[in-house]
Amino acid sequence: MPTNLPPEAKNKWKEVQATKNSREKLRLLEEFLGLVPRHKGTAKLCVQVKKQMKTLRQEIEEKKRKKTGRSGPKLFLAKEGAAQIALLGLTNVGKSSLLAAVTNAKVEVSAHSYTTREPVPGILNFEDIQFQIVEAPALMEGSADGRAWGLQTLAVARNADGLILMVDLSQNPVDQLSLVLDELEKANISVTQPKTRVEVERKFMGAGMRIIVFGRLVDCTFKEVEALLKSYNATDAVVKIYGEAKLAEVEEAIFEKAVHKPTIIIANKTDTQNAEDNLKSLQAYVNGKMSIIAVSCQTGIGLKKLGVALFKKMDIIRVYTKEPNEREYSKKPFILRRNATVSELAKNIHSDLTEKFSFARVWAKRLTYSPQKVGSSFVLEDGDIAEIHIK
Ligand SMILES: Nc1nc2c(ncn2[C@@H]2O[C@H](COP(=O)(O)OP(=O)(O)OP(=O)(O)O)[C@@H](O)[C@H]2O)c(=O)[nH]1
Ligand SMILES: [Mg+2]
Repeated sequence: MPTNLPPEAKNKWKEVQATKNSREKLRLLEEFLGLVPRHKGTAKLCVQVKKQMKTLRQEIEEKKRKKTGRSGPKLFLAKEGAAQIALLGLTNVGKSSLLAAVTNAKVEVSAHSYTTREPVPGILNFEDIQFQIVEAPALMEGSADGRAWGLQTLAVARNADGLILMVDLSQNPVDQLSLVLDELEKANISVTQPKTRVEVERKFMGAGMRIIVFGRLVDCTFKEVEALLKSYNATDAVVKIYGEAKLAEVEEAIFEKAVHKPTIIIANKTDTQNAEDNLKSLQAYVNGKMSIIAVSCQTGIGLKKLGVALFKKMDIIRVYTKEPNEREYSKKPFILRRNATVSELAKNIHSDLTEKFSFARVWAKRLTYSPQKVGSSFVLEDGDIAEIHIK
C-alpha cells in the first residue's frame, strides 16, 4: 500500500533525517506526523513514527537522569563477549531462571508476574569464548505499540546480535511463540531469513544514487524507485534490494530498516505435566524453521546444549593467532563470521595490516601440510591458527 505522502511531509522527513539532536528530532517527528494524511496506506508508518518518538522521549529521559545522577532503565547495554543475545519471552516463562542457571548474573526469580523490569546482562562461558545474554523485560500483547516497557524490550532485541525466544511448556507454547513473533514482526525484526530485504543507506552529499538489485522488482521499475527516493529528497543513497521487492517495501525501508536476527527457541519447564505433548505441538508449529532446545531450569536438564547451539546459530568461528617469531599461539581467539578469509582476520587484528599484508601461514587439521603458506583470500575455519607476515 503506497503512502502517497504530500511533498511537505517528504521534505519534513529529510529534516528529521538530517538532525542528530534527540529533542530536535522529536519536535520534527511531531511536525512530520501532523503532515501525514491518515489512510490505510499510512497506518503502519504512523505507528512506526510514534514508536520512534516514544523511544526518543525515553532517550531524553535517560540523559536527564544521567546528569542528575539518578539511576533508571538503560536503553542499551554495552556489548561484551563474542555476541550479545537478547532473551525474550512472555512473563514467568523462566527467563531469569535461565540467566541464574547459566550465567554469573544475580537476578530475581519469582512466581509473580513481571518481576524483571529492566534489561539484565549475564555472561555465559562456552569453551574459550563468552556470550552475553541479556534478559529483556517480558513481552506482552501490545509491546510493539508501546505498552509498558515494550519498546525498550524491542530496542534491546533490535540492538542484539541474536535472539533466544523462550516459551513455557506448562502452558500452550504455540500461543506464546506466535504472540512473541507477532510483536517482533510489528517491530520489523525477523527471526528467519526474510525472502525480501530492502536496505536504504543515506550517504554523504555528492555521493549520488546507486540502486543495486540482487533480486527482482515486482511492481515497479528502477526509475520508479529512483523517483520515489528523490521525492524524499534522497539524492545521495545506496539502495540494495534482495529477493522480490515491491515499491511499498522500498518506501517502508526509508523509514525503518528491517533487521534479521539469528534466533533459537528455548522450551523451558520440561519437568512439568503435559510438557511432552506441548513440546510436540511446538515442534509441529515451528516445522524445522528454527531449532528448539528443550530444557528445565529447575532440574538443569538440557542447559548444557545452549552454548554450542548459540555458537552454531551465530555462524562464527574462532581463529588463534601467532607472532612469526613466537612458538605459542594466543589463547584468546579472534571471533570471525563463518567463511571469513585471512584478509578479514588481518583487518580485525589491525586496520594497517591489510595494506602491509604479505602472506600468512596457517595450521589446520584439514590441511595436508601444516603450516601452509596462504594468501589473503584463504578461507579460515573454526580452530585454525594463523601467523601473518607483513611486507
Ligand atoms: N517447574 C518449573 N518451574 C520453573 C522452571 N523455570 C522457572 N520456573 C518457575 O517459573 C517462575 C517464573 O520464573 P522467572 O525466571 O522469574 O521467569 P521470568 O521469565 O524471568 O519472568 P518475569 O521476569 O517476571 O517476566 C518461577 O516461579 C520459577 O521458579 C522450570 O524449569 N520448571
Ligand atoms: Mg525475569
